[in-house]
Amino acid sequence: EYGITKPKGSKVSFHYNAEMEKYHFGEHHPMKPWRLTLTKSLVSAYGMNFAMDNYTSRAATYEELTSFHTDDYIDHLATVAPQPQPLDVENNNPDLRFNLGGSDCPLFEGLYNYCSMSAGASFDAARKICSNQSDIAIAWGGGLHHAKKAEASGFCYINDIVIAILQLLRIHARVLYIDIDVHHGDGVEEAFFSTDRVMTVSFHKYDPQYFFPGTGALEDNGPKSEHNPGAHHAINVPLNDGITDEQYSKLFESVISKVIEKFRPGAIALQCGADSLAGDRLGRFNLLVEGHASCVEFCKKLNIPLVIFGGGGYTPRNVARAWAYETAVAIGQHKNIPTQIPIHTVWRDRFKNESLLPTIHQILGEPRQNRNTQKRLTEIVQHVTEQLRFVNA
Ligand code: V1P
Ligand code: CA
Ligand code: ZN
Repeated sequence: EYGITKPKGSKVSFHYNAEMEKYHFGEHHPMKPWRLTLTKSLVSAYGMNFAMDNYTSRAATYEELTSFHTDDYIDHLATVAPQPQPLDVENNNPDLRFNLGGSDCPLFEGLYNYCSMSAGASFDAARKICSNQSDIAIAWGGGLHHAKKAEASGFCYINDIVIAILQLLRIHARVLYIDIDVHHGDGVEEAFFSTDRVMTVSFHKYDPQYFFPGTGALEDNGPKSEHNPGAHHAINVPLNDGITDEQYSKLFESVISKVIEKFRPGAIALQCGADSLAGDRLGRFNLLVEGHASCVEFCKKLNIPLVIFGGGGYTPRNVARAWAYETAVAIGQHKNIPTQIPIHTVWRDRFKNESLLPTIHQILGEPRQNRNTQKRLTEIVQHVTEQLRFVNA
């Protein structure tokens, strides 16, 4: 429709299953799985699917889930009742042990299916990279970076990213993980804390007291012990409210280019949480779709096999705009698509006459005052450069 054809450049695959949209975390919960429907619908309305290999993803198997998580935890998730159990610490209520059933990680109908669908898409995306069938593989339903080996956290039950990276490690000696969600990618960082085969880099709002999860200080760079190969392989970029496109993309490029030069990864896993956009219900930054997408553009230009995951994102129309535009970046068509959102059944009612690339004044939600000084951003780059002196790949 918009002249999008099979590209000669990167081979891109899109991993999606419409089933994920039918799950609900609860009425007042910020995580809305139907933002994935909105994204997919926009991607289709622009005709982008013609330029990609489209896969209906499947649920991850028990073996795939337990490649990272404990059997105990997965067994419990699979059988858990949809209603929270009565609080009973003395009787060792397993829901409490696994951090399930609270307001962040509620137990809802079909929870296990939702989690295994998310992980299935990310697993398949990683496999397409391993088999060389894709240069870029996209799984917007994944990116659930807070989940731990035996614990749910921050809306995340299964860490699909860790599961995908474990697959990439079967083929690639070194994998770089990059996380542009507004929250610290603590689950992925922790999972690879003691290996030098994965370097993790998270950009996030950092406030140990008042912003979730409270970890990811500049000085936290992996185990302090010199004998642990994982030392210096965790990079954290803590930021304040209101960072702009210009500051963020410059910072991203200087940090990531230095990391690539020293670490020389064979594959990149990029978590694209859209809660770093301006106006996000939970976020604090002032990024526009262009600034957010410039990170994807930069990674694509490196010509290193790339898996792209979703993540957070709590103002659904902004999330769908960003992920649709980033899909266009992946297929190399972002400069060619019209910014006027196409007329489409789901979109016509939801978007009226909104642009795909709203300005800071047009984007849904209120922008924040910028509290990031140039001095601090320079300090951050300096610290990262010093950490990388210890890295020799
Ligand atoms: O702040 C907390 C916890 C709850 N308190 C005990 C501290 N939780 C946050 C969790 C944010 C998770 C982000 C996930 C992701 O990185 C990846 C998918 O984007 C939280 C917040 C908040 N404003 O930070 N939970 C909620 N809001 C919440 C609000 C309404 C209903 C349920 C949860
Ligand atoms: Ca992050
Ligand atoms: Zn987030």
